[in-house]
Amino acid sequence: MLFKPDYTAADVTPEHLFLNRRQLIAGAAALAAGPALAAGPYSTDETPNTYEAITSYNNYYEFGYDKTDPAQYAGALTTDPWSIKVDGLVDNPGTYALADLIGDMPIEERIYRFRCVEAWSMIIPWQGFQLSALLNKLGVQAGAKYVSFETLVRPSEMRGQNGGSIQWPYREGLRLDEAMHPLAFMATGLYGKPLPNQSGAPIRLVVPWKYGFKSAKALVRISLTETQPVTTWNTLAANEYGFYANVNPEVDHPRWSQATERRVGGGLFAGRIDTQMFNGYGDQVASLYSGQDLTKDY
Ligand SMILES: Nc1nc2c(c(=O)[nH]1)N[C@H]1C(S)=C(S)[C@@H](COP(=O)(O)O)O[C@H]1N2
Ligand SMILES: [Mo]
Repeated sequence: MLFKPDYTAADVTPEHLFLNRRQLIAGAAALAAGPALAAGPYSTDETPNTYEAITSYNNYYEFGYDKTDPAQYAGALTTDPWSIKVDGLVDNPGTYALADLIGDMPIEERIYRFRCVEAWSMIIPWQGFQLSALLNKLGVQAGAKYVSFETLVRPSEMRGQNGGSIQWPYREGLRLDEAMHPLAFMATGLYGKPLPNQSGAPIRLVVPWKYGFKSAKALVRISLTETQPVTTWNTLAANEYGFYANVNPEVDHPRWSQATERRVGGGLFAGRIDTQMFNGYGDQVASLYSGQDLTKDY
């Protein structure tokens, strides 16, 4: 199966579910465990999509191919207890209970743009912590050049894993300098609530300057490697999905343009908006790729 371009506009923001920024931050502070949250320097001040939109229009092939399948079927997934295996070139390898691994991470809010390779986008208020904080705690060894991520395999609860053309687990990866960048985030919450299952509970990656497929959900393994990890979409169609997958309006997908996108919830008559280089995070991340030809390293 392959991604399809997104050219429909069937989702209008339900006005009664709209939260303004003030309510959002107050709500997040009240509901999330730990210290009060504030939007930091890494957050956009664009209006977030509604909780309803963010949790009803998803890609999560472990539960099916339709955008509504994750909301319908991901409730079947048991997310507690949860453990994560850490291996490879790391000082503290092991299989950790989730709370033991991340219980001491400083939780903060990040309101990020999110841009799917299918050319739809949202604004999402995540809670979580910088991936770099976890990697520093684990102790990255000299020689590690990449981080790979794997999603849970549990066909008894993930109905989409009983067929289809994806070889499970869903795999993603980052170069180590990308993973250590302050924008690279591990999300455990959304709108001040624990991450819902369809959004990747109990913990997922969020890499806002890359296409959404890099942001793997329901992580059970993190490996530090010397060689570039094998990744799911690159394996399925290498000419369509590169390892880097940086949002780039100048490099079209072979089957559709990446110059513009549809902001989900923008309204039936809203026009498409221009896609920004690195999804608008170029000031922060462009230097990671100096000297690289991004038409080749797409
Ligand atoms: N395990 C897993 N992670 C995944 C996917 C998936 O199918 N399985 N889909 C990816 C894609 S294509 C996108 S666009 C985002 C969607 O995240 P969202 O549903 O929270 O918006 O999740 C990414 N992470
Ligand atoms: Mo996507």
